[in-house]
Amino acid sequence: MQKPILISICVSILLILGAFWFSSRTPSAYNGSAVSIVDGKQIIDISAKGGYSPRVVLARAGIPSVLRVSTRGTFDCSSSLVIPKLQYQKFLSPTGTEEIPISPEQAQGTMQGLCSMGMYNFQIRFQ
Ligand SMILES: [Cu+2]
Repeated sequence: MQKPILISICVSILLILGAFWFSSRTPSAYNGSAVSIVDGKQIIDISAKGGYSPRVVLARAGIPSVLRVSTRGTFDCSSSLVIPKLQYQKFLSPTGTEEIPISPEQAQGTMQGLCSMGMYNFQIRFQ
């Protein structure tokens, strides 16, 4: 076999193994500290870097809320945030905090956030 072919096979195997390793890491789910209520307003904190954390957030339904997504040196696609239920789509800056208002009417059921490729996701379960 020719050398360039061997190298490209090695690289692709490494990429596949890397992808498996990334997806098998157990992300922190059900993080209670992600939700706080300040002056009757619910604040939901999600951090975006190599995916979203926590992956599942339990929040209170039907109260005015703010989804606060923070990035910190986030150069992967989790900075490209999509929240279908809110018809929200934005490229977040690599480092910063984005505040996304959620009305009491929107704070119902399960809200999903995704990276634009659909590779990473998180869920807010309003209950
Ligand atoms: Cu992605």
